[in-house]
Order: sequence, then C-alpha cells, then structure tokens
Amino acid sequence: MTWLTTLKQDAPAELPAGLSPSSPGLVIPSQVNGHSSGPNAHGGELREDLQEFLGQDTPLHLLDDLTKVNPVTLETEFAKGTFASVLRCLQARYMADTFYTNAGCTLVALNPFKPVPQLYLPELMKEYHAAPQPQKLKPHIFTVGEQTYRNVKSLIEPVNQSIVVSGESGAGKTWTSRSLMKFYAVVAASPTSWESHKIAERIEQRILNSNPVMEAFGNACTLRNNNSSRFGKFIQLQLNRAQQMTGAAVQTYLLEKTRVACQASSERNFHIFYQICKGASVEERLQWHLPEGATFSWLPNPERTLEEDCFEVTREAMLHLGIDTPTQNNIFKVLAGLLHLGNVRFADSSDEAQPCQLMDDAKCEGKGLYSHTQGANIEDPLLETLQIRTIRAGRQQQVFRKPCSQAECDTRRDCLAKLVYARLFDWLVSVINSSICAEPNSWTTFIGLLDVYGFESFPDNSLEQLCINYANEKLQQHFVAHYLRAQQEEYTVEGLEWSFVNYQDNQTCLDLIEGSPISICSLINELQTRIESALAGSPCLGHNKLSREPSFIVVHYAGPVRYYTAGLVEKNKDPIPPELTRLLQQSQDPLLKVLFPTEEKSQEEPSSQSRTPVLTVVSKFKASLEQLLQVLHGTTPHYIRCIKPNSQGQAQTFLLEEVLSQLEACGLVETIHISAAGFPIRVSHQNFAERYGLLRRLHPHTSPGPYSPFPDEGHSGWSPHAKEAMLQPLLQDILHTLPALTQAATPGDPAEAMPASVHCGKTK
Ligand code: AOV
Ligand code: MG
Repeated sequence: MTWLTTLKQDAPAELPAGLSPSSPGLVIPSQVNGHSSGPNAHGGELREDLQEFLGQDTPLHLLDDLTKVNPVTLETEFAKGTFASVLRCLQARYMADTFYTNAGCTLVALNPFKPVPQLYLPELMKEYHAAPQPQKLKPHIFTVGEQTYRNVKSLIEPVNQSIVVSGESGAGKTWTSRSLMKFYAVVAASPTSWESHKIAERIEQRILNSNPVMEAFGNACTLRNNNSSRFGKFIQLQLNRAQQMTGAAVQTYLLEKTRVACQASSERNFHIFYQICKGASVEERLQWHLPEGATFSWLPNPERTLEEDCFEVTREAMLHLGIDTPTQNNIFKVLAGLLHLGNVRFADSSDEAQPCQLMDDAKCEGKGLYSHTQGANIEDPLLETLQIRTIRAGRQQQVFRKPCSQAECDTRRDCLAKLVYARLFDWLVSVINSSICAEPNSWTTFIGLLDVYGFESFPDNSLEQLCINYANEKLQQHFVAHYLRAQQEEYTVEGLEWSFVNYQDNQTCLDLIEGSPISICSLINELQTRIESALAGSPCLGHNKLSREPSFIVVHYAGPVRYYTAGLVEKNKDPIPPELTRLLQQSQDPLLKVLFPTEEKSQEEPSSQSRTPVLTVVSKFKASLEQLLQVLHGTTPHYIRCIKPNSQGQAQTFLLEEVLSQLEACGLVETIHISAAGFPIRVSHQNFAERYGLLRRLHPHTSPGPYSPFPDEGHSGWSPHAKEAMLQPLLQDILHTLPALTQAATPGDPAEAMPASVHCGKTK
C-alpha cells in the first residue's frame, strides 16, 4: 500500500476508545467521508475524539484550533469561497515572483510577463533531475517533467507519458512546452551525435531547432499574444531503454491558414513574411522579387518590430534540420510570390459575360506569383484561373467557362494563397519529422507534449472556435475521466469507502457536438450535402445563401459560446476549385512541384466511376482529435494549466477577475470540485507515523508504534504544558498542509507563507 489516506486499514488495535478506526478526523480531518448528520454533530464528535485521544487536560484553545480544520468547517469554507482563497494564494505568490503552484494533480503556471532566466537554468534542471524527491522542491514545470521522466523509467513495463499544457492565448503554453523540451534535452541527452546534411548535430539540438521553424511559419502576432501559435501541436519525445532521447515526432492540428489572406486589424500575418521582408539581403531581394520599400496588403503592421522577427534564427534552424540554402531560397521566393498575389485587385465587370480585369495599379505587382512560380509571362493561365470558372456538365462532361464575379475572383485568389501556404506548412512538418524522428527500433517509450489552443470565446465565433472548443471539451473529458478513474482505483486499493460526487460530466456537451446520429458536426456536414444535392440546380445558390445572422449557443464546460452559422457550412467544406490545384500542378517551380504532385487528384475532380466524398474540415478535425485522444489514453497524463495574470502582458499585475475566468475556463473549477470529493492529502504510512506518531504516545494507554521518533518510548502522562509544546508544531504542520482552506491569505502576505499547493476538502 503506497498511501495512507485514513487509519482504516492499518489502524492499530490499541487505538483509544472514541477514536474509531474509521474516523480519520485527527489524521487528516478534511477526509471524513461525510458521515456527519450535521455540522455541529460532526464538529462536536471530532472535538470529543480529540479530547479523548489527547487527554481531558488538553488545553482548550488547542482543541479549538485543531477542530478548526474539521471537515464541516472546510465544507463551509469551500462552499463559500474556495476560489477566493485560491485566487488570493496565487496572487500572493505571483506578487512575490513565485509563478508555479500545485493544484491537486495539476500544476498552475502563472505567466511572469518578464524574463526570469534563473528559473530555467540548466543547473536548476539538473537539480530537479537529481533530487531524491523532486516534489519536495518548489513547484515547477521541471517537477512535472522529472516525475514524467521517472514514471517512464521506474516501471517494469514502461508506460508512455504525456503532459497536457492548456490555457488561454498568451498564457504561456508554448513557452512551457519549449522549456520542457529544453529540460529533456538536458536530462535525457543522448551521448551520440548525428551526422547529416553536413552538420554534425546532437539529436536533442535538432529537436529544439524545430521550434523556431514551426513558430516562424505557424505563429503570428495577435491581439492577445505577440507570438500566438496558430496551430495545435503534439510532440512525442522518443526515449530508448537507457532513457535517452533518440528522436521526436511532431503532429500538428488545424493551422489557421485564413491568416495568410486575411488578418484582423492590429494583427499580423505569420512571422515568416515579416522575417523575409526585414531580413533579406540586397541580392536576396532581387532574387525573391522583394523590392526595398514595397508594400503588401497581406503584410499589415510591418512597422512593429518584434523579437520574433528573427530571420537569421529561422534560417539557421532550417539549415540544422537539413533544409539547405537553395531549398530555403525557393521557399522564400514562393512566400514573396504570395505577398504579390495579395496585391492583386480585380475591378468589377459591368458585363457578366466578361471576366473581371485587374485594377490598373495592381497589374504590375500581381505579376509576382506568375513570374516566380510559373516561369511564364503575365498572360499565362494564373490570371485566367482566378477570373474564370470551368464547369463540367452533362453526360459528356462538357467544359463550360464562366467568368467569376469580383467577389468570386477575390475568393479564388485567397483560396490559392491558403492552399499553397497550408501545403508548405505540412511539408515543413514532414521534413522536420524526417529529420528528427528516430528509427522505429531505436526507441521504446515516449513523452508526449501537447500544446493546443485554449478555449476561445469571442463576440463573433465561427467554425475555428467550434473546432478549438470541441478539442478543449474532449481534453477536459479526458482529464476528468482519467483523474476520477485514477482516484477511484486508488481508493479501491486502499479499501476506502468512496462514493462519486456528482461532478459535471461534459459528455452531454460532447454528444451535442459530435454525437451520433445527430449532432452539430453531423448537421453541419449534412446541411452542406443537402444544400448541394437538393438545391444544386438553382442558379441562385451562391456562397452567401446562408449569411443571415442565425446562431446557436453551446454551453461548454468553460461557459456558453454563441456560434454564428453564417459562412459555417462554406468554411466547413473549404472548397478548392479544381482549376487551382491543376494550375499549381503544372508549375515548373521545384518546390511547387513537390507540394502539388501531378499524380494527386484535385478536390472535386470527377473520377470516371464514383465521386469519393470530400472530407469536411470538421470530419478531418474530429478524426485527428480521436487519434490524439487514443494516443493520450495510452499514456499516463500530467496536466499543466497556464494562467495569464492580466491581458496587457504586464509584469507584477494580477487581475483577480481575469484569473478567475481562466480558472473556470481551464476546468480548474471542475478539478477542485473533483479534488473536493476525494482525499486531498496523501501521506505514506512511514511519513505519517514519523510525523504524527508522537500523538499516540501522548495518550497514556497507547503503546509505542514502530516508527516512533523518540527514544523514551515508554513514557506517558505528559504534562499539559509538554503536550502543548509538542502539539504546537504539529498544529502548524496541519494548518500548513491545509492552508488554502483554513487560512485565506490576505493580499500582501509574503508568498513564502503561502502554500505551494492549492486544494480543498470534501464537499460531500
Ligand atoms: P500561449 O502559447 O499560451 O499562447 P506563449 O507561450 O506564447 O503563450 O506565451 C506568451 C508570452 O508570454 C511569451 O511570448 C513570453 O513573452 C511570455 N511568457 C510566457 N511564459 C513565460 C515565462 N515562463 N517566463 C517569461 N515569459 C513568459 V497561444 O499560442 O496565443 O494560445 O495561441
Ligand atoms: Mg502558443
């Protein structure tokens, strides 16, 4: 038996009358299983137990103090203000530069919003790694990292581990997973070096190099975070039997590709575009057709200088990953081409039979993509592809050409850019994978790091938010299921009486989103199919058919979100005109040739026999999420909840309301409810006996226990003063073990006096 949670199992026979083996009040008073018939009944019972146990002459104020932490008080405390206590605890710690706090099985990570290099020094990593009990050091992501690492190692049958990092945009998820990767690069360093692409590089260095590359292409400055990840990431760090990191594999989710062609005001495009515009040399500008001072409509706010605009770092990292300079040049040339494409403007055509023409001032700039990627001149097929739709109809599949409206031309232009960028990103991920992935027989276990977008709720939410929140809903369910299951199993092993608290199960919400046969996902998919099949013949069916203002609300575990259905179906379908794919397949550009191989069938390309159904965004996302969950289910999960103390990104500023809403959104409310339903304190028998064994000796009728720390075992009949002297430290111990419940810190308390853990007692 690993943990002692009550005295029930191993209660010594000589326990004094009145303190029954099933009454764990004295040990950890918050753990009483809710047998009380009412607050007073329970409080009184405990006090009597204590008095009986400690002797009638025990000073009354000591009894009072000890009964203060009785379960009833805790219940009431919890009901009326656990969050207030938790908030004040986090606040006091934050103000004293203590950014990590344990909360049950999760670690809360507050964003310092200032450099704290001393927290991430390799020496500190080694200290956590070398500590006999890292959990006894200050709470840190390295404690989680080390625990995870030891879990893999210590088990006879190795079990894969995962660390799920969550939190809202700008809370520090990417920072945290990056720091954990650095931690493993130090503690699980492989002794051998790799020789590849002329660069001898240790594998862990290569793995770290994947970060700047993926962030350059997948991150952007948003209103909430200057370096916001616009994709989800799951990286598996692969370990061999000797616990050395031999490689890694990256899986990405749902890149926000619309950002290439459309950025909210005050936001920016992906970092890489700014990097090439700011960092290119004179020769490179010539080579990539990026004249100095050129303006691009898809490059808003270029005057802002961010530390992320570090082209050299990206290039260096690409080189280390095996992407050579000619390939890099090719990539940057294509990206410059996309910027030029963004400057293409179409004038409205007064004659529907005539294609929209380029606006005069855009003509020259619009040449960019053609000349770069086609090797052909301006009158080539690209312009035509944007302007004219080809329709195949009739038995003979005759081809009709129909000029597009101005809006349609714009949509096709944007679609082309998104298509190229998304393919480029996927290709980069595959190159990174082939560069860092270990041979199948060179690793046995992995540690997975999940850095996904946090729960999102904006005034206007669409398909992107639906997918993101759906993912969070799934992860929350995984967390609750895992945590409850783990607790239940432990209680069964310990032989404890245990009944489930009625926690909020989000299965109902998941059924609403993904259930079968009818759910939001299936209806969005079906609506599209039905519109296409039932209304296909209508000449009036345009893209804006559904763009009224209808919406629906989903009550997520983290709060209700209103989703507008306008454009939802179209976004879900994410149509790619087949002419665009065909055009790119014909390109002579070496990179585009790789991204768009000719043998691949374009979407909606009619095949001779049957039309394979086009996978919608939601279906693809659902499938990748299920795959991820399957992987996570095969691991022992650990959770880090990142919290943003204020939305301005200011150091030393802790806004209670903003933090509270995040505690709710990241499911900490749920976690605390679940923790509250269980036994919050776990102490091994040995530690417990060492710590509290003397209490037994204070009673004249008890015989010394096996772990008594005192030499004068036979002694009994302590004086009241002696008892008080001995009990005071114990009392302090108990009060410090349950401080979040019993001692709400007042603002300004020194953080060191605050508990390193926030938790609470039973509610039932
Ligand atoms: P996110 O990943 O959670 O947001 P980041 O990890 O990018 O957020 O963190 C946002 C910014 O906060 C970073 O760029 C740092 O400036 C700062 N920061 C975070 N953690 C620390 C830390 N431990 N020490 C110092 N600075 C830190 V998003 O990807 O937008 O959901 O999409
Ligand atoms: Mg991020």
